[in-house]
Amino acid sequence: MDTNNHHRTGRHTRILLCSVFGPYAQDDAFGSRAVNPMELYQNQVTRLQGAFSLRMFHRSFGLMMIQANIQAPCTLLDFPSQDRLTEEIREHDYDVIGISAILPNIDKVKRMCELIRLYRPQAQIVVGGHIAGKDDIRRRIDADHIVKGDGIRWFRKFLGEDEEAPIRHPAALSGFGGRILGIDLDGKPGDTAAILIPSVGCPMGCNFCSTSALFGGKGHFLNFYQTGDELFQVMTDIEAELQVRSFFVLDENFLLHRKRALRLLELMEAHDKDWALYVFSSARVLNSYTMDQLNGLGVSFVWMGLEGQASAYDKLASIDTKDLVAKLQTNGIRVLGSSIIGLENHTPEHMDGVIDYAVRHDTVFHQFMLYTPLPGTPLYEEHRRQGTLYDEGEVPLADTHGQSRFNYRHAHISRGREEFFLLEAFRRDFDINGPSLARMIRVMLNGWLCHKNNPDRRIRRRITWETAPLRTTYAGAVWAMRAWYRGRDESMAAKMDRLLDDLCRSFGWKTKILASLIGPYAYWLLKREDRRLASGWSYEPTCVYEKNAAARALENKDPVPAGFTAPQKAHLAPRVIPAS
Ligand code: B12
Ligand code: SF4
Repeated sequence: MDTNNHHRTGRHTRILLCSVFGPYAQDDAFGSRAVNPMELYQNQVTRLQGAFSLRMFHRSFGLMMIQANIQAPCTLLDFPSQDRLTEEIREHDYDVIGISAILPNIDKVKRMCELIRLYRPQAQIVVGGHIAGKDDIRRRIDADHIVKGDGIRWFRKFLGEDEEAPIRHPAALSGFGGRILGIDLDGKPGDTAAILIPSVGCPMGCNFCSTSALFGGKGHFLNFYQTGDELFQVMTDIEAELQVRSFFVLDENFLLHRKRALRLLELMEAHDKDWALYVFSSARVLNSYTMDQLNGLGVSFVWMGLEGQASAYDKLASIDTKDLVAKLQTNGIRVLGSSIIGLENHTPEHMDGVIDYAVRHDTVFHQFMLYTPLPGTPLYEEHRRQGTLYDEGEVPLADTHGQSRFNYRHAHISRGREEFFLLEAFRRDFDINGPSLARMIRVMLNGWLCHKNNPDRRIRRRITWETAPLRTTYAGAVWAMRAWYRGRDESMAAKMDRLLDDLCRSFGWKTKILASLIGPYAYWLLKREDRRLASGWSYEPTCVYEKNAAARALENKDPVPAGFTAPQKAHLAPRVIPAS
């Protein structure tokens, strides 16, 4: 961590925090790539699912956490264009400008530093986030400080504020601009989960994991909230402010902190909370909880590393991940499985088997990523020692995003073949298992059937509210998917038919009627979305502009530009970029 001296104006320092500029989902000279949109699902999970793909954006949570935890006037500019950034720094006086970035966006950071030096030359530039893991970063960009690790503590120290003060959690939704089958998902309050960030880093220290590496690697992590009591209080506050009942827990291995998780369970029981939790967890940790504990905690979505058959990771040792996934999904817990393409032992001859193994898990969602050594990780060091890393002339950093190219010479897979295997994995998962939306509906129905009579009133209530859309909109969506597959893929159409039958049998004639009313409209939207995507439409996040209390107090001198709103409860529709 950079420990440079405190800034001279302390808590009066005017700070701008900024994410890298867009547009993102198109090829450009600053490292944007059409295959690397600022989206989670479309980028790396439902990439080949076309109009069935879940489209959604996520705020830059690291910056939000920093802004919420400093007293100095602080403005946050998320997803600006280059012009919007230029306007902001030209027209507003800032003492410190912080940029958050990951490695593929290095050229954007370089450009942002140039713009800041040009328009706001007296401002100090601070760069943080995963890009800080790059060893020669100081040479590559013109910044005053590079911060590796937690930015909250760094800023507090820099500004002369109390480093030990409790961490304030921002009240924010986990995603915005949601869209599927061409239908906008941003609905009423409570429809989207809130974000909850209990910790950063992960002590498991898998060799390729840059999240773990950034916060100290094996054995290290940083808890923002140590105890279940603290976490419960944060969740109660967020629940009241955003009227949410679900939380996307952005903690790489939430359940690993067992004492904290079980205390949270006690408090949820004592206070009769029927919350749903969407968590990341390694398989072994997940397996160490009973199903009653998981249900009691409201765990209804799990992101789990499957990595690959016979991979040597501790977190998978002696676990049959197929059994585990089946058990979870029978209980209504949606699994996002994550598989790696290009592990050391992968050869072209057995890639078929590797993909098959992944696809047979039939998880609701499946992320496929290329095995990519990122600076700071043990895997990167190993390749560096062996001299197998490509130089940037061969593979630019902008392409080192895990969805296109290896940045090193693979022992068995020849250069350029990796993308074929990656796409084959996405394609096969989609062709065989069908749209993730249908899989999700099936698993939610499992949850309803399994737990509608659960003796625990809290669990019954959660299952009832979570599965409510199965009776209406989701039934309509299955109707539309069935119509889509008729004449294209009869076995998939039959699968949708069975799903719709099961929904109607479970929820009765009202659902049957609603499916046939909503379905045709959803089918029309689905076809329209398919045409739009085929003609080259893509989606970009809207720019968000937020000031903390101290910055708002300066507002009279420094007005908010017209057209930008505080985002917390605003409708954040995506920007649609039609093909030109
Ligand atoms: C949310 C997320 C996203 C969101 C991004 C949302 C956004 N607005 O940026 C989405 C889903 C769009 C996304 C996409 C991608 N992501 Co991503 N993503 C994450 C994830 C899961 C969480 C990040 C987060 O919010 N953490 C919680 C906050 C609190 O922690 P933090 O961001 O680390 O911030 C702390 C510090 O880093 C520091 N800090 C952060 N910013 C700053 C700034 C300053 C000035 C300072 C001083 C400090 C500081 O202080 C913060 C508080 O402690 C991480 C994995 C992880 N758990 O970190 C991967 C991760 C960041 N993503 C990664 C990658 C590779 C990608 C993609 C390229 C992958 C892909 N092919 O899809 C794309 C890139 C898209 C693009 N065009 O840029 C890698 C980055 C690797 C690297 N070394 O650069 C990570 C680490 C995952 C991984 N292990 O591979 N991602
Ligand atoms: S378990 Fe997951 S988050 Fe933890 S180090 Fe391994 S890959 Fe990273």
